[in-house]
This record gives sequence, C-alpha cells and structure tokens, in this order.
Amino acid sequence: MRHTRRWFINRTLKLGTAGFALSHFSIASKAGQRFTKPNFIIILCDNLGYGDIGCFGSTRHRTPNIDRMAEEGTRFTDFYATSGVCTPSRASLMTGCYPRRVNMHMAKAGRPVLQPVANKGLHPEEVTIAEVLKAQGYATACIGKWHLGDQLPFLPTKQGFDYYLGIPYSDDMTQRPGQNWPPLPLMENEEVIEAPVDRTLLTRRYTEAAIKFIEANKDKPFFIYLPHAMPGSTKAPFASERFRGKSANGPWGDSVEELDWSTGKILKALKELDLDENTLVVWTSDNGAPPRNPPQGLNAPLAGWGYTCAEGGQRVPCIMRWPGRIQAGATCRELCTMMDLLPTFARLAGTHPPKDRIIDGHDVGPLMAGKTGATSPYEAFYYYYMEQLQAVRSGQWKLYLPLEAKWINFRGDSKPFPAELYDLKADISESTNLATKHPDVVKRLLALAEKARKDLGDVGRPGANQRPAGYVNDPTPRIPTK
Ligand SMILES: [Ca+2]
Repeated sequence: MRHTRRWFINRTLKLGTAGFALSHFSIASKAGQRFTKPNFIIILCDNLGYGDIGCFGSTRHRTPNIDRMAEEGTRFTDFYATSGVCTPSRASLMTGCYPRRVNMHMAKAGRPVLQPVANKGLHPEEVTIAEVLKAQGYATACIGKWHLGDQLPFLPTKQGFDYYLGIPYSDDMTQRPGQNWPPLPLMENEEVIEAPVDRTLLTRRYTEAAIKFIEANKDKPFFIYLPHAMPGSTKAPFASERFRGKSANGPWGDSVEELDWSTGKILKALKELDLDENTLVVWTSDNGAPPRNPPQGLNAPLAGWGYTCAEGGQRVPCIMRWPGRIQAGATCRELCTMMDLLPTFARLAGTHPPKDRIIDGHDVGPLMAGKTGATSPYEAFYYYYMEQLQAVRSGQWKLYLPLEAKWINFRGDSKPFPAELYDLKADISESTNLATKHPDVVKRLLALAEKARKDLGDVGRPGANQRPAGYVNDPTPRIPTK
C-alpha cells in the first residue's frame, strides 16, 4: 500500500471538455427553452435502512413525499453502498471508486471511520463528482455530513464544492472527556459558524440551505450533494419540534418523517422554479440501519445490520427521479452502486470521468432510462469490512468467502468462517446456504475474489492499484474563529 504524508495542490485534471454524445437521454428541450445541462441533486441519508421508507416496504414510517418520488421515478432494488459504514461509503460516492482504491476503507487500525481532528482525509488529488461537474460550469454545494476529513486541505471547499454548510463528520462525535474533540461544529465553507450546533434543527437547516442554493442558481446548472445527518448514529436521532414525538417509531421514525418532509420541500421547489424536467434527483442512504436493542431502523426484507457486509448493511434503498428521462413508477432490479453516480453524471453533463486513473463505477444511463435489455455493468461487486474482503456478488449469487480469520468487529477479532452462498434473486433474506449444492458457482466467485485481492488488496496484502489517502502532520480542531 502506498502511503504518503504529502499531497500536492497542483492538480492536473485530465477531464477534457469534449462533448459526449448523450446517447441514453435526449436533452432536447421544450420549444423556446435554451439547451441546458441537467441539474443533479443527491439526497443521502445516514444509516437509513432498506425497509425504512414506504416505497421499500415500511409500514411504520409515513413517507408520502418519498413514495411519490418513487411513483414519479424509478426504484432501484439492487443498489449498493460500498461499505457498511460512513467514511468509506462517502469516499466511494465522491470518487466513483471502491474505498480501498482510494485508501479510505478505514481511518486507522480499529477505527472504521474518521474521528474529529484525524490526520487523514480523502486525498486532495482525487477527483470528486463536484470537480467533474465544476469543470463543466456547474455551481456546486455540499450541505450536510462530509466525513472525508475535517482538516482544511480535506474540506468540501477543497474538493470542488463552491459552498459548504454542515458538520464535517458524524453528529454523534460530540465533545467528550479524554478526546481533543471540539464542540460539535456547524461549518459554513471553511469557518465554524456555530458550536455546539443544535442538532434538532439540522434537517430543517440543511433543507432550507439546499432550497436557497437552488433558487440562487436556477439559471445555471447546479449540483447539490445533500448528505443529511439523520437518522444517523446517535442512540436517539434528532428531529425538529414539528416532528418530535409524532411518529410510531420513536426518535428514529421522527427523523425519517422529517427527512420525508425535506424531500417534499426540495421537489416542490424544483417544480415551482420550473426546474423539474431538467433535474435528476437521486435519493439513497450511505449504509443500512445499525443494530440497536430494541431495533430502531429496519433493513427488512434484507438480513443483517449496518456496519457489516450483510445485504442489510450495504444494500440501500435508491430512487431516481427525472421527469421525462427516467421512467415513472418503474423498478430496476439490476445491480448498480453509488460508484456509478460519478461516471453517469459526467456523461450527462457532457464529459467523462477522469481518464488518468482507475474508476470502478459505470455509466448506468441505460438502466436509468429503462432501456429494454439493459443489464448490470458489474461482473462482480466486492464487499469489504474495513481491510478485509468478506463477500462477492456476481449476478444473482452472493458468496461469503470462506475465511480462516473473518473479522467480526472493528477491533479485528476474528473467527473461522465457512463459505456461504446465497441466491439473492430467490432468497433476498439470505436464509438458505447453497454453497454445497453449487460448487461450480463457489469456484467462479472465489476466482473473482482473487481478482479483487490482486487489484484492491485484502488483510495484510496491498492491492496493485490502490491510491494513497491524504495526511497532514499537525491536525487541529475545527473551532469558531471569532
Ligand atoms: Ca452511515
């Protein structure tokens, strides 16, 4: 693994400006309207489970706005986050790469995600979705939870975002004894504007900021990345007074219902500003609902919990809506992932992903457009738990790899684990192990796993094509400057 203590500001973006054929979507506009590039909005919830919203089967949470979004768009039932935890997952979404590719698969030994004042962050030379789009003339905003480094060289403003508002890491990382963590900082661009921030107002404030950004940029292409803090990692998620105590599922349900309100407000703003038909909205989650006793979030019908390589940990609800371009009321059951957003958005914006490095994601335009016969671009999808490759999916089959020492927690404790093979098309809940019945399939998936080990690495084994994360020598806390 190549580590570097230096990062270089002189960035050579080999993005080019050549116009790409918009083969899957025609952007022909209404008579009288000028040709414009589409706007993009990614609404990313934190730890929201597969079964936490109505259109994915929840009967506990009232999510009429998200459900309407699904009726007006396409549901993706086999959409994956690349990790069961925040930092690696977000690194993938931003770069279109597996977490191990960009060395963001863990913070350090025993730590899956970055903590405040960490010396590590997404390497400034990595090219984010925001940078790809900014080069195409987009106004770009990140509003919410960043979690890819809280040091100045790693902030959203250094990764292609014109505007940032949010907490740079998890909102459960509040000041605590024995840590040099500052009071929970709400940042605007590179300044702390409030600390500790009132967490009950986060969803509302983020929503208002997103709408303000839409209004301010309605006449030019924009990209908003809206990684909400909720429901998140606190034992009792936060909601504003209007939603607090109102759901049938405690604080978790309250926060989900406020996220639904937020989604409705944003879609309404697009409609009122006549931007509906020129805006692609993607709604998803960074990983599955974590284990709680008693349970709060729900991943059903998927098995397992967030923070793991179970389907419940990494398969997340996803809805994409773009009236006239994405089929209304449709369901896509092909495997695709959060890594696909960068290549797909790049093409839709008339460009392409960086060509000087490996990008793992694919252009899934044909799936989004509901093209007849369009299939998943993935030969295999790899599930990593921190450093360890634990499972592989190819087509309908998911193999949990046989491991002499399978990591079972973040401390690196392990136990031997035999191969488990599931047919996800017939058995979404991973209930019947078919490993002994289909040795041929096991063999094929083991070979695919070996390909990943060579390329991306595994425990104690660097991959041939990993890239370094960024590091600083003297990390400082984010505190108010005045
Ligand atoms: Ca998360």
